[in-house]
Amino acid sequence: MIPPTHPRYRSLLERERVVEGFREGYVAAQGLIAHGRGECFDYLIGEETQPFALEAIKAAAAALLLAKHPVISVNGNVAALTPREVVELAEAVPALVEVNLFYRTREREEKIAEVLKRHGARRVLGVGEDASCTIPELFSERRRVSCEGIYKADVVLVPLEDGDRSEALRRMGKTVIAIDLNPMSRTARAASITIVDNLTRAMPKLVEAVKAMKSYKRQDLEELVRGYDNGKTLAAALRHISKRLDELAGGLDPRNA
Ligand code: PTJ
Repeated sequence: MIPPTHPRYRSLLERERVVEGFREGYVAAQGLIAHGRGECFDYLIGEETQPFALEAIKAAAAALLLAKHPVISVNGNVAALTPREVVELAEAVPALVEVNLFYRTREREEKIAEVLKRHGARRVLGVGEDASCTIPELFSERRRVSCEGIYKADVVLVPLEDGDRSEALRRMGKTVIAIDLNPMSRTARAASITIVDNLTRAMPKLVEAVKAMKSYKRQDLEELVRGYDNGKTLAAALRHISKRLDELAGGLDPRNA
């Protein structure tokens, strides 16, 4: 039992949720390592949603609302951390939900679909034979996708993605929205819009943004997407980390006393 007064309460609870997903058999062992890497970058960012992430969230909401065929891709970590928000977002846009795994097994696919359904999802694509279309030039198990879902999508939200697939989806002409705490990752650089923030903070904010922007004129949404520059976001994230580290170092340096 983690006491709520613990300074790292939220982070420890999230860690427990990923471990529980692993014990239940739907989070990959590698997902535990990926989560630790995320925690480290979250520490560097300051464990708060920063302005560059808010800007990306707005652009992502606009792209999802403008899409003809938006799809939310779900893996083990996403199912463990934000299943309710995935369903809320899918309803709000509206968008389709698809299970897509790097370490693919039928058992994990089914368990993840079950978790999503328990949280209210009506339809989950990408399970078993449903994933019968192929993303060209991609060699991981992630290449197999639903013909009705990711294959056909014009906008794909891919939280915690791998770089290869982000690049392959971009080559297919799709708009790729990633959520990744590491602004240097290949996914972050390959995506059209990268939200450099923790999934657990970004997803609720993305749901809110979609709901708030539903009444916007199409032209205003298009303007938001056109005016967005992902390189600027990633540069702002790196500068933020660098400034933060500099300030922290300054506070410890006895020459500044
Ligand atoms: O469930 P599967 O089989 O599809 O596998 C999922 C993982 C996550 C294991 C797989 O996609 C993988 O190996 O991912 P990577 O290449 O380790 O990348 C994970 C990225 O997500 C890293 O850049 C982490 O910093 C980032 N990350 C981890 N946790 C979070 C996060 N970003 C946002 N929010 C998090 N909570």
